[in-house]
Amino acid sequence: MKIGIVGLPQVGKTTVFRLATGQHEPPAGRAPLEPTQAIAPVPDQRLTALGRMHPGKKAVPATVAYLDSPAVQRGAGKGEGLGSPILTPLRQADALLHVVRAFEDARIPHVEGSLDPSRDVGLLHTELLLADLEVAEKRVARIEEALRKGRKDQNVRELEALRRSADALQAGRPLRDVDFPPEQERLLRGFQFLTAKPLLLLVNIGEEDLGKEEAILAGLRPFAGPRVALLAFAAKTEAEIARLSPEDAALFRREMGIAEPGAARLLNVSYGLLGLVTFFTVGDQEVRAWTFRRGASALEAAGTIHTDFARGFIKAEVVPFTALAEAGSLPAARKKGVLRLEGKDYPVADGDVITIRFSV
Ligand SMILES: Nc1nc2c(ncn2[C@@H]2O[C@H](COP(=O)(O)OP(=O)(O)OP(=O)(O)O)[C@@H](O)[C@H]2O)c(=O)[nH]1
Ligand SMILES: [Mg+2]
Repeated sequence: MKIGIVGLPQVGKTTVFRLATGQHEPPAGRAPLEPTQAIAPVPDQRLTALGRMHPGKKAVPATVAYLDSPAVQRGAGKGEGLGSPILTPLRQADALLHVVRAFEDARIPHVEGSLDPSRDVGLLHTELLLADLEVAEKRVARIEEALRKGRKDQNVRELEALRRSADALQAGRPLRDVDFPPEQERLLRGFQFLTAKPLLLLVNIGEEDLGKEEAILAGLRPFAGPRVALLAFAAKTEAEIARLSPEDAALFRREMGIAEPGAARLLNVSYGLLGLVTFFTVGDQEVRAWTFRRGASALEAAGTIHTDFARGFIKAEVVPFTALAEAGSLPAARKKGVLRLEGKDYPVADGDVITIRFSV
């Protein structure tokens, strides 16, 4: 999973990136307009417990990649200024994380001259809509040109899907809100439209506003939806706390009423937004966590682990993590009869510990 961080200048994008990835130094030799990417392990207490259950095996966490981009400015969507070099790398992301400034700080001037989260969300929406519109219109023009030279059915269908996209974008609708039939959706996937991606609006609040998250988010509720999540976050404070020892960090969080570390909250919301779950495997050398689409089948899970597992798939041996933890070990769980044999269509559930039986 890859999450692309976007936002206006000086809103806390890099602060969030560092908090999420633990990476504090920009890589040497990076060009100023290139995004920084870092991979972060997904902390999971269940994996830690599985590791303890299997001393001698390495615990390998699932990972998430974060992309920190330079600031988006007005006009970026039309390719003005530094528009395209900033927006194009974000097209590879599975989701966008828009950092919205809500903290007051007279020393850090706001690019729009005042603090107004709703305006900023709208502003960024517009730039992303325009960037997608440009991609759609360019392609429409090219297909129309091709059609003038000779008709191809594939082109006609693509043109239809793109015209629908362009109409929606022109009307100010992000593509994630448009219900495309599966065939059109497939045709459009390759364009990696920015407004088709799930969006996490991360409102960066000041420390003094901890406890007032609900009131601050209220103004942004109209933007939320099935594929747009809202989260308030004191990024700078979270980053400062994350540098403390675990004991001190826990103490500070309690004092400030922060129930869960910021980086973990960010991950939970991202998993929910993207419909992801975690399953586990216990191999010869390692116990491992895997990120997976909710509702995907045991056969697809097997393919994620190893193509041979999918090709020679016989059965999946499944035990929910909680049942395994209760039994204490896989052999004990097997003895207790809490291990189930499932076929290739079994929908993998969050927390499943899976052993694939396969033939070579
Ligand atoms: N007071 C306050 N300052 C913050 C907060 N979050 C970030 N900052 C400060 O705002 C400045 C910009 O933060 P960055 O994380 O670099 O912001 P950015 O969006 O990456 O900035 P650009 O990449 O230059 O567009 C830094 O001085 C941060 O310390 C906050 O919650 N409160
Ligand atoms: Mg930055």
